[in-house]
Amino acid sequence: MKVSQEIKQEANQYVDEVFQKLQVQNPNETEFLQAVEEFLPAAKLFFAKNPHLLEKNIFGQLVEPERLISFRVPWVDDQQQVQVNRGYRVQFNSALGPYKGGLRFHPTVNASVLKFLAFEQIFKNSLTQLMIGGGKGGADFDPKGKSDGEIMRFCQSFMLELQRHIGENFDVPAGDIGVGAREIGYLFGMYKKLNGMDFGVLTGKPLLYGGSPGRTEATGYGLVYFVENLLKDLHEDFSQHTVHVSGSGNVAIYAIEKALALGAKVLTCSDSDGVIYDPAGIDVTLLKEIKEIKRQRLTAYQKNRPDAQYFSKKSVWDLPFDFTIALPCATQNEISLSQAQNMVDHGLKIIVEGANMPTAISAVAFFAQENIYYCPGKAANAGGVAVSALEMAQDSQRMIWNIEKVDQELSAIMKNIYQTCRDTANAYDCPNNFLMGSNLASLEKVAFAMDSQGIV
Ligand code: NDP
Ligand code: 2IT
Repeated sequence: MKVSQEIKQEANQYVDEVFQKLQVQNPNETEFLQAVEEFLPAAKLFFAKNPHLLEKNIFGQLVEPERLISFRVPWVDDQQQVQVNRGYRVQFNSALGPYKGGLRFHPTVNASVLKFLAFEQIFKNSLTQLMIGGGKGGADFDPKGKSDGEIMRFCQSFMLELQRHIGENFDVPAGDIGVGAREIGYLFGMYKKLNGMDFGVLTGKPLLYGGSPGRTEATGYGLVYFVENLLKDLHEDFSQHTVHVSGSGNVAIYAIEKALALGAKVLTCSDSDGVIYDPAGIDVTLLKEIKEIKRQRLTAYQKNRPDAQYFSKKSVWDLPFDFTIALPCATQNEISLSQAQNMVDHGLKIIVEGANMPTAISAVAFFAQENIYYCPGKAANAGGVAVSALEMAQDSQRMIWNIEKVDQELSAIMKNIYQTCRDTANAYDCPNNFLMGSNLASLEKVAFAMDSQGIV
């Protein structure tokens, strides 16, 4: 359909007005406003093509969370001191299914960070083609340096309140930064004590009771499957590429493992204290032992691999070494414009996001200008939540699938997401623009679902 200039202008003005109102209402929510701002160009194209939705104010409805819950989390530390943290759950959009999304425990957590994450989650979940809406939660609790007993007591207190807001058909949390299988286990234990054995109320559970094979690996593996699909289109494979990864948590570890298995050279990983550059390739078995079993800092890696270099207080994206593929897997806004320039100066061709919104808006624009393949997290890191939805399916069936089946499903889902983003970008006349492709493909589903459910 050819869109008239007049309708284009009307759509542009409408989307700008919704955003201006959002800025006035939420002046301090910089991360949330950033996530919405990245969405505006796609929203303008979408509403120009679907002007009948303008009068329904779908975008105005979409940028307001259905519900934002905030609560007190008191707990007793090992010195018998009473500590208080702030817990949250953002139930952003349920047009496509129960709210679904992780819990983050990190001192930087606040309403803005969780609203950005929940907003992104709506569209990520839409891309999986599974029946899940968007949510996110967490607390400004810092798990670093806490004893196992402190972690357990914090999780129990957090769930004492959260339990009244979640349910397997209503809202299903999982892990994110600072929340892995250990925390999910403690959270599940308290939920079960209060409500009985509802397996499907949390995902990322240990395999012993309702967890899915492959969920631990799913985000990192899925990320690499996404890249593999892109490389196929470019008639290339991983053996031709040098990969730099940031982070050394759940997503980074399994991205490194799968990229190595597919023949890539993977030379870096990081934590918030510094960077490891290992010219012989990251030893992922050692990395897992340090991070997953011993819960140590990355300085321990260098002690075991004297040829590896450790750069204290540096980011992977500041390093002066050449590479072609970047997989940022740590946190939001970890790549600034100057770091993006450094990356391109050192040979970057492809950046695919494992973390949520790791690239500043100015850096995204720079990558576009330099014709770098840029693939946003909402498409590329959707493998984690996709396998979470497969875990929900297994829990309702009271069945456990084997790892081969889960991995096949994951691989098919990532291929479909890749192709959908690529083809949607082409259909809207912006070839190779995976940000446009992913925003438009996901928005189409969510907006049409909201419209058909009426104004609620
Ligand atoms: P983890 O807690 O397992 O690991 C996080 C890693 O990132 C750690 O190495 C951590 O270092 C580093 N990091 C965190 N915050 C910062 C910071 N402010 N500055 C520098 N480094 C930092 O989390 P995940 O691996 O699960 O999550 C990583 C990213 O992937 C997040 O953006 C998350 O939202 C996203 N994601 C996660 C999914 C999942 O299934 N887990 C699914 C999809 C996306 P340190 O230990 O020093 O803090
Ligand atoms: O950002 C994410 O997609 C996650 N943290 C995973 C969410 C989930 O429900 O598995």
